[in-house]
Amino acid sequence: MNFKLTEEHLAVQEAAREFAQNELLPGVIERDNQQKFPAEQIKQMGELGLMGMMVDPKYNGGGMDTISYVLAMEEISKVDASASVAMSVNNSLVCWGLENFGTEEQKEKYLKRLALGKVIGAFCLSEPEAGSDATSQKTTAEDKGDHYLVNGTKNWITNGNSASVYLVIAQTDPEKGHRGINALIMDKEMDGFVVGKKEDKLGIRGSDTHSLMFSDVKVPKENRIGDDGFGFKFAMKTLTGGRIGIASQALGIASGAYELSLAYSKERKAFGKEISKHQAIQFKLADMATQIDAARLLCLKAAYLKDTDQNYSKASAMAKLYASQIAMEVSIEAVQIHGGYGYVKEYHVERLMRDAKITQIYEGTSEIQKIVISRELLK
Ligand code: COS
Repeated sequence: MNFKLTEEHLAVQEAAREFAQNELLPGVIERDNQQKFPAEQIKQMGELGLMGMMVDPKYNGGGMDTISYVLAMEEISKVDASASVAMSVNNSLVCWGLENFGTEEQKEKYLKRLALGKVIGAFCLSEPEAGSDATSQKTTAEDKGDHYLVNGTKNWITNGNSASVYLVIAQTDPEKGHRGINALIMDKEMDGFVVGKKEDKLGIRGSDTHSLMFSDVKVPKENRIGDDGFGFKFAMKTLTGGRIGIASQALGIASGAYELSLAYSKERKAFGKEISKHQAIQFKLADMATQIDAARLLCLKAAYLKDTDQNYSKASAMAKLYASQIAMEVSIEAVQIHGGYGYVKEYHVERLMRDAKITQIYEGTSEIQKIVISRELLK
């Protein structure tokens, strides 16, 4: 077993860290306040190769492994979890899904632009009445011969308005249950495609989350991903990898909060000495660092299993379950260490605490991760 990162891994980590510190940190508080999507920064991330990291270079990707992706996600998320969720969805749901299950034509037409970050993608599974219970899709994709006619509503769609390409999960044949579901590629310009209201969220306020409405949208058959009825499995397979991205986001939120707390504890004085010299604070730092290390190892293990073509379903669920839990715990302790300063926006930790919560909800709640893990254990 080798815990040493390669030169390439260290270079990716360093590049992502520098970008986050230089380009994302200035303005992150304002973007959070104003609910402003980091459009300019996402463009730069595309130029740096962060939007299609794992895609084969022949489709304009970075050709990197999942370990590099985890390292970069951690660094970006330390500073701006709104930018990192756009990065995560584009990389591990949209690009990965298209590269692994799309046709050559779909890869030429969509993946090549998505991998460069010239356009970004969205993954549309959740509905007003189907979040965890993902087989209960109410959005319909009626088979009309050479096209599907799509009607319905999707909710809480990350990159909802900023995306140009949407992977939409919809029910074609309700009698077949989950085997009657299809995954379709939609362009925002298609007639009948309407971007609905923007959500006013607790955290990741810079990310743009919308509902989407489809009214008789004609989607050509060549835009279906995989065989007829493959849509649900497509969603499950992409989410299995997506969870490594969100686990790494949670890890980054935790390590960002911890690093700020460590630095603050060496500056702030109470009772005549730096608070880092008080055991109450030292014990908090020790717990935070231990939790972060454990979460990082789970993320890297899931990435390693994926990179070596082994089953990573349980590992990615464990990584997401644990990293999201400790992101909450660590960020709450970070606010506590900062005291009154932690409760105001200027010191970043209150934002990280708000951002942490969503990692226990999206791409499968903690309860769903426990279903996935226990099913694997009991197989
Ligand atoms: N990879 C490949 N196939 C999978 C899979 C995976 N990780 N998980 C399930 N499947 C397949 C099953 O093998 C089954 O296919 P067959 O009937 O051909 O064997 C099919 O999908 C249905 O699976 P299952 O019967 O287990 O479905 P359930 O309704 O019991 O749901 C869970 C399974 C709960 C795991 C699933 O609905 C889920 O992950 N829900 C959460 C969805 C989510 O993350 N929502 C957030 C939206 S994205 S922000």
